[in-house]
Amino acid sequence: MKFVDVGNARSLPGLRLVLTTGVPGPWGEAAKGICHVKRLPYVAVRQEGGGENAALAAWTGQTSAPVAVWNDEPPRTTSLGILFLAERLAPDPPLLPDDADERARMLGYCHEIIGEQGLGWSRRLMLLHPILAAAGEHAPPAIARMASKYGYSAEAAEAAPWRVVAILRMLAAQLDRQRIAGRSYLIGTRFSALDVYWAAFAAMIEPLPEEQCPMPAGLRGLYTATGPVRDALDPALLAHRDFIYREHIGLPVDCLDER
Ligand SMILES: N[C@@H](CCC(=O)N[C@@H](CS)C(=O)NCC(=O)O)C(=O)O
Repeated sequence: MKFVDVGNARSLPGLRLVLTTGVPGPWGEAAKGICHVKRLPYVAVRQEGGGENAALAAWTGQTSAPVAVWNDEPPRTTSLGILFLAERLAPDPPLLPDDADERARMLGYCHEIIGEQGLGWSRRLMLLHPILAAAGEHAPPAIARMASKYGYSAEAAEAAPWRVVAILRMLAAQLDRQRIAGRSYLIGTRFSALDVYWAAFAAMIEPLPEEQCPMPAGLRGLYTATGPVRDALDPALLAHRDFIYREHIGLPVDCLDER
């Protein structure tokens, strides 16, 4: 896909979506998926994963992706901030349940996938751990930056697989309750952002095949879970991921930078 630099994006009107280039980062892929299903056009803006991203810091007050910026409104730097902005800009189709109780439960599940100490956060600690354990203070700057931004400690990394296992089991149980109730989605009776988040974050357990999601081979190896985490991935959750990409988000995933 085509990206523009922060310097060129800042003065543009409309929706700008800052994304890590070259990798299917699940937070970014979910933000792209939300825009896709809502048919919200945006300009993709380059963020360098683990990079200094000084121009992004000057624009948005932080260095991570994704970020959504609408006209001259404050940047939305959290996934839920991006979701609620998208809901406002393109209410149809709605990606949150109308029922308050369902919505509260849905947002709780979303946090377990996208939020601090959630599935993506914990998988990231697992990926950083062997590199930091081997290199210590001599770790590459990109790894050191991510370790300090995203709560790395050896203790947190060692606890992380069990958090992922528990979240995968919880999601499998929820999907099964929905199946028994004759429902096709993770919450309520219709497609929601929870389905998008699950589909995107499943990449950090088992990435989509290369023809559906080209990515650097090293990253594919890192993302592919083994051991108890892989064992905790219910085949029904993987089938749900495939269904959501096929029916709603679309394939192939396009994240490579066409410079
Ligand atoms: N706060 C963000 C998540 C931010 C985040 O974890 N971003 C990662 C996604 S892989 C990132 O930018 N990593 C590369 C970096 O920090 O340079 C949200 O709620 O969406």
